[in-house]
Amino acid sequence: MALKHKKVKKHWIPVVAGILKKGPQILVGQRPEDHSLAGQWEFPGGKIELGESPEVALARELQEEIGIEAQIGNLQLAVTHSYEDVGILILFYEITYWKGEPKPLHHSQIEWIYPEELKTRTIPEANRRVIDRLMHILRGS
Ligand code: DGT
Repeated sequence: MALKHKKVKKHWIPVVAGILKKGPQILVGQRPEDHSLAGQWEFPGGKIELGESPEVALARELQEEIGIEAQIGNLQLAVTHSYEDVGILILFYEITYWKGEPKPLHHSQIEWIYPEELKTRTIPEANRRVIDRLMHILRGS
């Protein structure tokens, strides 16, 4: 009897990420060892939990990950990307105002960098695909 291949339906994970700017520099964090995409440089943020709005989710993630109380600004970019078994939708928001100094509570390190440096760092494929659009946003004031 032939084995029936059950088709596993891929699902979507909604993710929010924050773009913090200090003058011409932006904040990125290196993903910790025990997580997927370990070592890659990303914008702080994470998955939206059930029942949360994107803004509430991002404020929570920024508090948990870098210890700041952030005011969530405008939506800058929405990106979809398919990994092998899952699709992600990332909403990038600008963060113009926050209280507290960002600390690496979750990442192995955080760094203020010039946007150009993103081109030479390992970043998630989802971000690499839209690097030109991201650079445009990151360079804008
Ligand atoms: P995971 O992925 O199961 O190890 O769980 P977490 O908690 O490390 O993942 P989390 O909450 O950071 O979810 C964000 C997902 O979106 C993760 O699969 C990585 C992906 N991603 C792609 N680009 C970015 C980015 O710029 N920032 C963040 N925060 N995540 C990104």
